[in-house]
Amino acid sequence: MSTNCLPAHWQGRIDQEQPAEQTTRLHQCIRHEPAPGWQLLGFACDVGVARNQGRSGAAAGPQAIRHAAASLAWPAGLCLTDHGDLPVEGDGLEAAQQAFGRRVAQALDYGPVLALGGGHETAWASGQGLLQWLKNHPGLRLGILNFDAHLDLRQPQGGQGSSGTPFYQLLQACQRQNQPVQYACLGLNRWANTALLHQRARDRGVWMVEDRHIREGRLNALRQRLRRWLATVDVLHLSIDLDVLPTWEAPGVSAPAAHGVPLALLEPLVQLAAASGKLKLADLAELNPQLDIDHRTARAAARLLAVLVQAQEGLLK
Ligand SMILES: [Mn+2]
Repeated sequence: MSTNCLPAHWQGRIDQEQPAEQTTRLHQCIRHEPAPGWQLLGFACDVGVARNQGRSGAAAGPQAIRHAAASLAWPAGLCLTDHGDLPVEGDGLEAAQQAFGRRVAQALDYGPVLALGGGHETAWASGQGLLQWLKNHPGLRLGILNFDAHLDLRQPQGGQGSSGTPFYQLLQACQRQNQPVQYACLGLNRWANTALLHQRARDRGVWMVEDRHIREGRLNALRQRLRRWLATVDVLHLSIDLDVLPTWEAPGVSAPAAHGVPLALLEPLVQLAAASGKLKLADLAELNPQLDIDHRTARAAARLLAVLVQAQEGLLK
């Protein structure tokens, strides 16, 4: 398997009005050489989705997110480094996840990493990179905050992981390297996770909030609860599976959500987590452009990208 990343293509609208620094869009703020600040890496992979009996197509996710995000109005001077996409050849998921993890670990020396998926097997790829980085920064408590309709705590079968196993794999890896970790899954669909998976989550002290319990009237209480959870960790891995959004906002995913957590409620929670000062790694996973309608899912992903980056930079109130 090649460990070279394919270059990323960014193009978008360029405004001709003056002053130019007030007409900046994201595609004009992308660098391709390492420099301090946010680091983007694409995991162009849907092998895990296929293994999980889902609908393939998320390998094209990273480029679709870039395309949707390219013309976002963007603060001049807030530059991001894009390392391109790591392609996955054949069924070589495990090797690709390790290679991606090595890339993420290197990039983390420059700043927080945004991993563009790919299926949710992206989280085990990017998360391995953060675990590697944590080996060199001992004593830090890791928090994994997953916005997802699914716990993704399945056990790999026959040594084969999938888009349904990343957080099981991460929790096991933390145990192996004595890494303190807390896992939270917000937005899960009670009926899309078996009793066994709920039990496994309870056994591991996972903080779970169902989609139907994330409502406007409960948002302030939930924000308080999330602040308390964030206070118990030092380094945050924020993972967003776009299938946490309702199907009318995110039709372009393998498993669309009938209920879900609407963007209007998801955004303030993502913003709060990203503004914690602890965010080191974020994933945007499961965009399948083949199934999208009018780029709805890609546009939601682009907004979440903007919220993540700008909240982490302290630019969102
Ligand atoms: Mn997931």
